[in-house]
Amino acid sequence: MNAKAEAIDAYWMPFTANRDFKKNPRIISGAEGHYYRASDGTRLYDSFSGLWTSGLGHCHPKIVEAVQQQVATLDYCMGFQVSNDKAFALAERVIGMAPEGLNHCFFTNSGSESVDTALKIALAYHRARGEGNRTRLIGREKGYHGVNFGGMSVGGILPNRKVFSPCLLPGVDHMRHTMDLEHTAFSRGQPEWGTHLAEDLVRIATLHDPSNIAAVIVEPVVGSAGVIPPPVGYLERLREICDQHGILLIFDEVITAFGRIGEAFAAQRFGVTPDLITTAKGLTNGVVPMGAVLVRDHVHEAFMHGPEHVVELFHGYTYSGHPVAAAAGLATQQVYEDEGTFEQSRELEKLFEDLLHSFAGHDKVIDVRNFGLMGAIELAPRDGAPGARGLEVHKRCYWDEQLVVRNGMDVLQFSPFLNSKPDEMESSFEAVRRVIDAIE
Ligand code: PXG
Ligand code: PLP
Repeated sequence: MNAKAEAIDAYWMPFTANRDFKKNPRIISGAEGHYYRASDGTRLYDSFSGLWTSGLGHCHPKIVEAVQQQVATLDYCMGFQVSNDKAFALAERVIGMAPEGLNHCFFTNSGSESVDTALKIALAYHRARGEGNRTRLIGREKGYHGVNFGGMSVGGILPNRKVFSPCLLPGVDHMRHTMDLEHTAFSRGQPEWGTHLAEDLVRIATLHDPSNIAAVIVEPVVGSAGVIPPPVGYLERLREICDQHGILLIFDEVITAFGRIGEAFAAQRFGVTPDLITTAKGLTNGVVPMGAVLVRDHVHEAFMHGPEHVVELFHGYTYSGHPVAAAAGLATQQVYEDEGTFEQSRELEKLFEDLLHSFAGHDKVIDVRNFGLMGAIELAPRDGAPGARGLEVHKRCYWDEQLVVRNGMDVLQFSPFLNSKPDEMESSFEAVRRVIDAIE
């Protein structure tokens, strides 16, 4: 450990068991391609592509160069009333890849900000059309939509909400999630079971009267709560119900966008077009923080009325469209195109699925789930200590196998590089197996 004890203590880490971590810190100080370098010099394979962020690998030379050039050319520029060339170029580039009709792009700095932005656009849209009564928002159990107040309110992960429960947005309902091990365990890709759960939207809309519902937000494939692919026909049915009742459909694609499931957007993979798409992570390959909300024409158009000197949407961040982030985004999108990254991602799916499902039947494994290059192995929890086994696998992989594996409680999550080498992917799962075999 090289970092001084005071520094270790000063940094309050996000979503981390701080006291446990600080007994034996895992500190990374470099990276190249598919490997991290720890501060003690150890080389570690990254099985999580950053945090679902860095599908192209770390320190991609084309992105590094673009960022270096940009920071020396235009470091920052006011984003309100004036803007910069790179922000416009990136907006054009991103909508060029989006499903038809999503022709407008609002920049943020993270997934959480993208979600809160999308919710605000949805509320303001209905009000602009004279339907200000449409204020109710619908999320789903197990949904992760970031940590800001809007996203937390529509989110459905209990520990993230519990402490803040009295202060969440009013007027929010949650559909049931679609995972039920009795029916869905060890499904490869989309489960056949669970399509009927889309009818929860009808039930909730009917309870409150559909004319009061503003929007529904879902992750097309649930990520953070442990990779839950949508049941066959489920997203299609949500779209149908939303159309019937004038409800906006928001896809939270912070993880699924930009090649993670073999297309630019999950909307394209599933053939279901939402009204808004939230993104972040792969937009810039994680190199500079940035998010974007893509907005369908009819939603955007509703704002473009009234006197032209008046701001249409009272919303924005100091760093919306930041030139250095936008330059990273442009370079990232160029590399995706030049290297055929989304196709590479598709080609790796079969191997990834087979490797994951080779854990089916293991006595400590109760489920395996996958879609695209998103995968999860769910371990049986230890009696009275849920999460302990998952955390031990994470730590043993790190220290014994030089492998970074993400665990959410007892669910091991995998987000391989979109350009993974097959032999490295295979070795990483061999290492995981050795660890699962070795522990209690
Ligand atoms: N929506 C979705 C679908 C996400 O996956 C966010 C919003 C929030 O993005 P920011 O950039 O504000 O973190 C996310 C983020 C995990 C994990 O272990 C996933 C996320 C964050 C933290 C942990 O899977 N995704
Ligand atoms: N707090 C204060 C006092 C501010 O002045 C601002 C922005 O000007 C913010 C919060 C919001 O910061 P950001 O625009 O980076 O989200």
